[in-house]
Amino acid sequence: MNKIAIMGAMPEEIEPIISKLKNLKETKYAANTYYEGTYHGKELVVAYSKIGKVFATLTATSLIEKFECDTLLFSGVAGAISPDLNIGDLIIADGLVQHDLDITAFGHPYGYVPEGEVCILTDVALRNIAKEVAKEKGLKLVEGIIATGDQFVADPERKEWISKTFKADALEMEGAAVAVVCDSLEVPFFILRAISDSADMDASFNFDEFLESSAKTSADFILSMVEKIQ
Ligand code: 4EH
Repeated sequence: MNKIAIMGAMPEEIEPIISKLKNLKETKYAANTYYEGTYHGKELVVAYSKIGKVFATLTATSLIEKFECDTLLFSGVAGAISPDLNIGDLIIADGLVQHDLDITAFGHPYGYVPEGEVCILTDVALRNIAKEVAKEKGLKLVEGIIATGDQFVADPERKEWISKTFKADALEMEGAAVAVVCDSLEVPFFILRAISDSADMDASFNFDEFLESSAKTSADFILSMVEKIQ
């Protein structure tokens, strides 16, 4: 069949995608709205989860198990850690970690629970498609580790801790949850984020100013990738 899931966390992150779908059909499921439609002849199912790891887990699982998607692409915004990343720049995750997962009291590393992994890698073929798109469009595309946790980081100390503990380049609140779901269900997945802020003292101010434009940058890139999948 081949149905592609496109997921965001906030309405702003998926609206630029929904507005380009043909044959749009809305379905309510598990207290959320799922948008099924076609783009360049490909079947898509699009949804925003709401913020954080728990809602992201529910939505990713629903996209796969209820809507039968066999590839999942996440589009959204992130806070920058790497000094290479400026507002509006794109980053793809090679791997995702949960920066707020802590059973270090039992001697385990940060981000690890038994039978899990600290870092979950994304699909290499999808990453390569992203690199092709970036090359064709002459866009800068950074690759790195994205750290996820249930907190909006607006604190240089917390940011520095996440940077040194996980070698992370950007942070957000959903990616690693999507990674756990897709890895467990063996669905190839991809996480793209455009920078909205730098997770510092100006973060909430910058976020409000750049959410919409950065979300659109990410969404437009994802749609270019959809044209190239298979
Ligand atoms: O879905 C959440 C949004 C912020 S919370 C995670 N998203 C945006 C990525 C992100 C992020 N995450 C953690 C961008 N910058 C981040 C940062 N720390 N500095 C939110 C935002 N607006 C209203 C309500 N909640």
